[in-house]
Amino acid sequence: MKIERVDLQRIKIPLNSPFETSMGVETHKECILVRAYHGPHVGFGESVVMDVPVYNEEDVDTVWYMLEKYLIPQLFSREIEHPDDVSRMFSWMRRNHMAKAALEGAVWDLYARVNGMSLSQALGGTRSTIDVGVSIGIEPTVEKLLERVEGFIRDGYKKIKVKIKPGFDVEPMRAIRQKFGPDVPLMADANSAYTLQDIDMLKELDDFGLIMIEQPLAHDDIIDHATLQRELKTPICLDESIHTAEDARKAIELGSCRIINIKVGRVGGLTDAKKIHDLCQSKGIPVWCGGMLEAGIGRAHNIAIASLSNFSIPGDTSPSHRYFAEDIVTPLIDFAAPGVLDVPTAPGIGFAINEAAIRDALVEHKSYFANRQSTTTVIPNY
Ligand code: OSB
Ligand code: MG
Repeated sequence: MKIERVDLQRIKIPLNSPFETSMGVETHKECILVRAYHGPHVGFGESVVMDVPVYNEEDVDTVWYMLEKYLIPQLFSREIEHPDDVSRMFSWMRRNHMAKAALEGAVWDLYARVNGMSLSQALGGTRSTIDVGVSIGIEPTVEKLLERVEGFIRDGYKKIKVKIKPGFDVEPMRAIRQKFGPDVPLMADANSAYTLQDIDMLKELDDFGLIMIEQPLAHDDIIDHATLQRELKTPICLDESIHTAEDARKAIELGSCRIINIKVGRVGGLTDAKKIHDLCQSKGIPVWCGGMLEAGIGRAHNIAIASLSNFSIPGDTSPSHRYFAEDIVTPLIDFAAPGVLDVPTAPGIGFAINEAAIRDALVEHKSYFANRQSTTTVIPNY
């Protein structure tokens, strides 16, 4: 399969409500959409990068730059037998995983469409539905948080994840348990806001029977997490610390976590997400699909990967309306039953593209053609 053309579109859409974490506040989703063309077929990808480099080292501009300067010219330079080739081809470049994943995702969708398969089927997914949870940002008060939790429980979400930060941790978790009881599937995500000096506070969280605590310590740490895991009953789930299957292997060997959050963008694409899924499965470590407030294309990719068998914990892949008034796919991604999404069976990502919504949200676009390459960039021959 030869990729003949790639389009990049930068879009910006407002979030229904601001999303606050220990890293900052998001009011809009800004991202890059990728289209990869082969004959009459088009595959779609979405970069899940944030507009400022607080979660990882990339931002929307660096993703565009890496795609334009290196990744698109390299993709044009040879035939692709299978989407797994793309991950190998890009492996010479260090990091920049969200840039790689955006283009690789478009190739996976294209490959699935060319072969008349759903993306889930192409990836080896076995589930026809997936259970989903919700990730709730830091609210201005505990009362506001309780109101939101109540609404999401009523909507049937299968996991309630609450963002915490120093000064907003034990009290809100205790309040949720007091109001809604011990049976609500509850977890906390700290986005690296603590250190081992906070160990006494983190141990207090053990009282609340959380399914897990996500990334309590530094974004680049697996050593201190292992120390902390030995002291905690609550399973630690790693998010920011895991970029590769090798990272996952080392974290599991060290005992730094008992669960891993797989985000396709963070790990460089679907091929690598699947690799981490398979490794975790062989080690008895359950995984779930994290989110980056994706628009519909990225969300559809998440649904497809979450259909693999070891994605046994509900993910952060909530329906479109949890985030946006309007989404870039149609129909909107929505519950088939409370807390449950169907895995599409139509070719590729299984959703149609809402071109009018993309036009409304468009900031910048550019097309690149394999036979009109202007670049002289020299890329190692992988
Ligand atoms: O840590 O999981 C995270 C959003 C942006 C950056 C990091 C994270 C998140 C979320 C939102 O938790 C998950 C979602 O609903 O998409
Ligand atoms: Mg997280």
